[in-house]
Amino acid sequence: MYQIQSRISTSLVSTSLASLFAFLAMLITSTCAQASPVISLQDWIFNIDGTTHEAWFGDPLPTTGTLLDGYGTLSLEVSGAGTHNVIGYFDYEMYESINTFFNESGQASGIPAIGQSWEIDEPGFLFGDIVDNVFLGALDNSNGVPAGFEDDVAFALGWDFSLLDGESAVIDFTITDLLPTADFFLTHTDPDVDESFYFYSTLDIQASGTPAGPNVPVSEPPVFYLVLAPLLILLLRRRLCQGQ
Ligand SMILES: [Ca+2]
Ligand SMILES: [Ca+2]
Ligand SMILES: [Ca+2]
Repeated sequence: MYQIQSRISTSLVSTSLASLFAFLAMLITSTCAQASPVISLQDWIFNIDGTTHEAWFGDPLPTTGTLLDGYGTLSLEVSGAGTHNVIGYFDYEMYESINTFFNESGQASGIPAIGQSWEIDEPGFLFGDIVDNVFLGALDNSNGVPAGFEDDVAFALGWDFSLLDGESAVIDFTITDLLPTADFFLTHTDPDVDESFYFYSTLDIQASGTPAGPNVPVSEPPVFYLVLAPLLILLLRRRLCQGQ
């Protein structure tokens, strides 16, 4: 009887501990989960080899992908041998309904890749030249709205690159609230709410017909199965025949 009661007690303790750990895990997860900064996209521009597309003029996005609540990745593909110039520009506001759109700053972090250009600036209503530079296809690699000089922030990232015959380039533009692991990225901050989000871009040049994504190695049958297995089968068959 004592053993049965002991087992029941142990089982109850285990169940209670499991429930307790599950509750604590849920509590920790719910405590750690933070909402993304509230952002709104005022305007975007893409300059692809001199052809511009802008939300302000009602143009459709020349990219694939979508932005959800302002966040996500937009991609475009460029092909054709020769030199290319691609720029993606975004004018976001942070918590505009709470503290306006001109209390914000930007920052560049890391080292740009070869051929990569960038710019953070006021979008041109007051003093910024970023929109002019986007249309020119030549970003100025400078920050016109650093911390301490808050205003209306817009930012852009660009690529200058060359393709050989048969090559194509896939360029991603990503807006995220997660600190990027990319070598170079831009940050947009609203200091009054002490929150930030990030913008980075990648360039992937592929040979014609190269499938996107990591190459999956094709497994080949080991030498054993190709050479040794038939020999073993022959030997086994001979042994069986001799035994008859
Ligand atoms: Ca703001
Ligand atoms: Ca500028
Ligand atoms: Ca802005």
